Formats: sequence, structure tokens, C-alpha cells
Amino acid sequence: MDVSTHIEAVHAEVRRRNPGEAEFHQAVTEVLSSLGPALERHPEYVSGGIVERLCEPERQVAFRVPWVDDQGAVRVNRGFRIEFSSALGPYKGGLRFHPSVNLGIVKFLGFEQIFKNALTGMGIGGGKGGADFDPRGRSDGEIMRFCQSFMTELYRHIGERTDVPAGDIGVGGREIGFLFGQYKRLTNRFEAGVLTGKPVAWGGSHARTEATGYGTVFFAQEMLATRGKSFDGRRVVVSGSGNVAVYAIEKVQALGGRVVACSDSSGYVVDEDGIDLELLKEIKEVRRARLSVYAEVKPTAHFSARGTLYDVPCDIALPCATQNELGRDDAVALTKNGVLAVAEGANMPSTPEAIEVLRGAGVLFGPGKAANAGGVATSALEMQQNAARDQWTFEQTESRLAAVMRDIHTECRATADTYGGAPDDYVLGANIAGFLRVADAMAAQGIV
Ligand code: NDP
Ligand code: 2IT
Repeated sequence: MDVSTHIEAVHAEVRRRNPGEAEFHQAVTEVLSSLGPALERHPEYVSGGIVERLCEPERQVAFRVPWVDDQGAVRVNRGFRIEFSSALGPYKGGLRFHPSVNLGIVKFLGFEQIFKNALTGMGIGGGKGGADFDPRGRSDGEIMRFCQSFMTELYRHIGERTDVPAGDIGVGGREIGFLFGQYKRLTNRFEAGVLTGKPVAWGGSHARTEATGYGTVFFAQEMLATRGKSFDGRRVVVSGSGNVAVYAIEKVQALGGRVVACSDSSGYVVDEDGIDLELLKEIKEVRRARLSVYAEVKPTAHFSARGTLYDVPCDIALPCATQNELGRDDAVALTKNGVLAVAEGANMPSTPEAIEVLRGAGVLFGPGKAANAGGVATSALEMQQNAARDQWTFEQTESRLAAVMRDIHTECRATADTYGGAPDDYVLGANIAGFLRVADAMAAQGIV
């Protein structure tokens, strides 16, 4: 069978077998559309059924999560853990708590995670999980009871050598603490390496909190450097105002850029003075309030509940909120305003149509599985420190993160070049480089 027929057959089977899972289809389509040149050179991957096997998760767990709210009412959510690929190491990937979570969302995230984790070069497989639980407006007690109930099922599926969850949307240090406490109670083991993103005081790694946002900026910095440019003096917009966005903003500012806009699900703020990061952290992380409060407090800022922050003129855009938040019209607005680079801090934030517009206009485009790999890479560094019962300094850890991001950038370019793309085709480079690492391991491990 020729390669394109093979890819189309796998694609058709994925659509048939996973009906209605639009985001999963989108993630698979994006990867498969890059793999032709790799499969042409490696016919053994076609005969070995590598791509078919990669598109089917090794294991999918879905479970009931019952809990009691502060009024005494019984609530029921659905929890998931998709253990997608263990070719390179224990399943690894975050947990997302958001009302939009469903099987298709968790599978798209788990699928992306396989290639992202492979790109880090760090011996971690791919997985993802979460629940359709909405943490917004919930008390600490409710969050704790939910996390305990979630872990009461999840604990039997995870372990430091089996599957190592971490945070994602709606899951940060507070939730990881509650999840870890319940795991420890159920197993009677202080197994530090079973979760990453732990607080620094009891097994966490320095710089893990910052890692995804910092890493995205490091990746963008590398892309800009290939054209003799940098963040210094540049206007930047960063979507979202959660973990990834906040630390992306921090690093952009440290590199001399001016972040003029950020957002949350209720709208966006423009502050021509540059976003006041301490104020933003106070509002989002301490008060857990809406972003509109920022503009109520800061006279130079205004909040808009309509439209999109991609209309704000900028040199660099860092989408750090959620999937499919940057559409075709946003990409057109960005290119009209002369954007130089877009690096994805979020997972799959740009639609395929948006990517086409950006790449067509010659904009540097860093896809999430390369640009946001710094978070999971630093999780792998956390696992390493846990295994050695050691803790590195912030500086040591950050310099390891910076090196990983540089290496991923170099590998994406070299791979794109080797497989017939332009060196700045980071989509082709990331997909093929990640795929080859996983495919080699799968081929060596037999049909499992
Ligand atoms: P947080 O929960 O800390 O922040 C999420 C941010 O995105 C919030 O500002 C939130 O707004 C906004 N947001 C979430 N859902 C939507 C939506 N449907 N529409 C508009 N805005 C939305 O999550 P993270 O910062 O950790 O994650 C952000 C992205 O980065 C996700 O795509 C995640 O998968 C990805 N990522 C995260 C990593 C990590 O280490 N945490 C690693 C790699 C990727 P609001 O507060 O109003 O809900
Ligand atoms: O999407 C991601 O890479 C994450 N949410 C982080 C995963 C991890 O295991 O640190």
C-alpha cells in the first residue's frame, strides 16, 4: 500500500471508531498530515502498523466521581484517564478540571502529549485525564472533597513507574496537594514521584510552576533569533491569565517586551502601560476573581467583554488559554498588524485555518507540542529529583529547561529540513521528530 493510501485508511478508521470527537480528529489530522515524508523513508513503520497503533490509546478509563457540596447536595461528575502511549516511559500528562471536558477532549490532549513528551527527549510516555467538574466558585472544602473522590478511583491506575499525572486547566498547586494527600492515605506510601507540580516544600521542583510559560517564551525567543530579532521593545499579547499566561508574561517582561493585553473566558484587558503582573497575580491567583477587576483597579487599563485580544496590534502573540481560541479571523487580524511570531503556550489553540493564514504570511509559528513542552519537561526533571531524593536550585532547573527548549527548537528545524520542509516549518519538524522517537521504540518493542 502506498503511503498516502495508508495514511488515509488510518485516518478514516480513526473517524469511524471515535464518532463525534471533533478535537481528537483535529489533533490526529494535524499529525497525520505531516507524516508522509517520514513513512516514505521508513516503510517498516507502515508494515508494523505503527500509526494505527499510535492512534488507539493503550488504555481508557472513565469513572464516576460523586461528592457532596457545601449545601449537602450530592453531585456527580465524570472522571477520565487516557493512557495513550507507554513506548518511551510511564504515561505522563496533566489533569484538566473544566466543564467542557469529555472523552474527545482528553483524547486530543493525550494524543498531543505523546509527541510533545517525545520531543523533550526525556523518557516519558503520553497520557491525560480530568473531569467535567467546574471549580469556579467552589470553596476550598468542595475542591478538596472533589479531589479526594477523584483520586479514590484514579489511585489504582497510577504510580511513579506507571502513570504520573500533573496539572492542566483548573488543576494547580492546591489541587495537586489534595490529590497527593488522598493518594498517600489510600496507599500508605509517600511516593513523591506519582504526581508532579507539587509545592516546592514537599517534593516539588523549583521552576515547575513557571516552566510552561517560561518555556514558551524561550521557544519564541529562539524562533525570533533565526531572523535576527528578539523580545526587546516588542509589543506582545498573551491570551489567558492562568498558570501558563502569567509566567509567559513574566518572562516576556524580563526580556524587555511589553505585554499590552491578556484575557480570561469573560473577556480581555488592554493596558498600554504594560500588564502589572503583581496585580494580575493578586486578582487571579489569590482572589480567584474575574479579569475585569484588573481594569477597575488600574486606570490605564480597559476591559472588553466582546471581540478578541488578537485585534490589539502586536509583534508577538502567545495563545495561552485553550484549544481553538485563535481562529482564521484572528490570524488575519494579526497578520494585517504585522505580527512576527506566534508561539502556542496552550494545547492546539490555533485552528487549522488560522495556522494556514499565519504560515502563508510567513509568520514564525511554534506549535504547542514544541512550544509548550517546557512544562512537562520540568515535570520530568521533578521526577528525576524525586527519584534521587534531591532538590535542585531554581537557577539549575531553569537552565535545564532553557536547554531543553533550545534543543527542541534545533531538532524541529533540522528535522523539517531533513524531511523536505522549510527549516521554519516547525509543525512538520515537531510532528516528525516526535513521531520518529516513539515509532523507533514501538518497532523495537514488538506488536504490543
Ligand atoms: P489555568 O486553569 O491556570 O488557566 C486557564 C486560562 O485559560 C484561564 O485564564 C481561563 O479563563 C482561560 N480559559 C480556559 N478555558 C477557556 C475557554 N473555554 N475560553 C476562554 N478562556 C478559557 O490553566 P493553564 O494555564 O495551566 O493552561 C492553559 C493552557 O495551557 C491549556 O491549553 C493547557 O492545556 C496548556 N498547557 C498547560 C500546561 C501546564 O503546565 N499547566 C503545560 C502545557 C500546556 P477563566 O479563568 O475565565 O476560566
Ligand atoms: O499539557 C501539558 O503538557 C501539561 N498540562 C503538563 C503535563 C505534565 O505532566 O507536566
